[in-house]
Amino acid sequence: MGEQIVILTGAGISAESGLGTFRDEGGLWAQHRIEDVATPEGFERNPELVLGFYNQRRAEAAAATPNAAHVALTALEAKHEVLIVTQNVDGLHEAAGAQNVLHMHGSLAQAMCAACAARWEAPMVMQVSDPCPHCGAQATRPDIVWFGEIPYGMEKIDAALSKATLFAAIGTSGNVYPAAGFVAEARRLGLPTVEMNLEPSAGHSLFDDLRLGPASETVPAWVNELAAKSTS
Ligand code: BJW
Repeated sequence: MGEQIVILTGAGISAESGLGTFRDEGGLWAQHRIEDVATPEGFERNPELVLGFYNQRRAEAAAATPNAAHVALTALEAKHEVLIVTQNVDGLHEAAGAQNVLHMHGSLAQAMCAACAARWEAPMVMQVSDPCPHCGAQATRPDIVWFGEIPYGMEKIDAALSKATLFAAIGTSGNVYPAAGFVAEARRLGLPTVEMNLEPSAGHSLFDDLRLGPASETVPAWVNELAAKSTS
């Protein structure tokens, strides 16, 4: 095996697959109030609005296909030990064939019961009246990590970072914690760090290497460089 790589991805990697980012001009947070659609309190106030927001995004994600950046990351798994930690709730890394993906902010493909915490495959259209298949409560929600909730897989991410030899962040603005703090942790551990983004992220100065441009170009180029290094 070559490098042990932890790769953090954000909405920017799926932008060229036609899925909207959050904080770019005209992004999702320009169209929806965060506190209405991405907090447990917003869901309690108006579950119909929140389910509608995620039903629409589930339909968009189902119609999207992986782009060259997702495909290039999958190819890395042949030669390196890779953990893709994605903040994205779409399934485009898996659709590109990636095997080792951790959805730290949950997934549109999963539903969850707010009463008993059971999880199951989400239907394309979730409705407030849907009963939980396990306890029967009409409290079903998307299995998404909202503000104030604890992201998934933190222990696994910490363990992967502690044995990694390289950290990369792709298409994330570096505004949302704990993901935004991974680069500082990687530096503390002495790892080389690389950012690929259309524009520098909030934490860009913490990266050793900043590669600007669309992910569909920067990511395949970076993957090719790694492949050339590991064969030389
Ligand atoms: C391209 C491109 C192209 C475009 N090619 N690039 C005060 C200080 C610090 C922290 C806090 C604080 N107050 C509260 C907090 C904590 C809070 C937080 O971080 N708030 C900040 C806003 C300050 N965080 C939380 O509440 C989290 N939980 C938590 O902290 O629990 C405590 C705990 C943690 C750990 C252990 C124990 C306890 C939960 C965060 C949940 C985030 N949820 C969301 C919505 C749900 C998912 C969904 O609906 O999809 O997740 S918010 C939203 O932001 C979404 C994203 O995953 C997340 C990150 O966004 P991302 O991916 O970076 O997208 P954008 O739009 O911001 O950036 C796109 C980037 O792409 C840009 O840089 C572009 O340039 C680039 N780009 N096109 C390459 N073609």
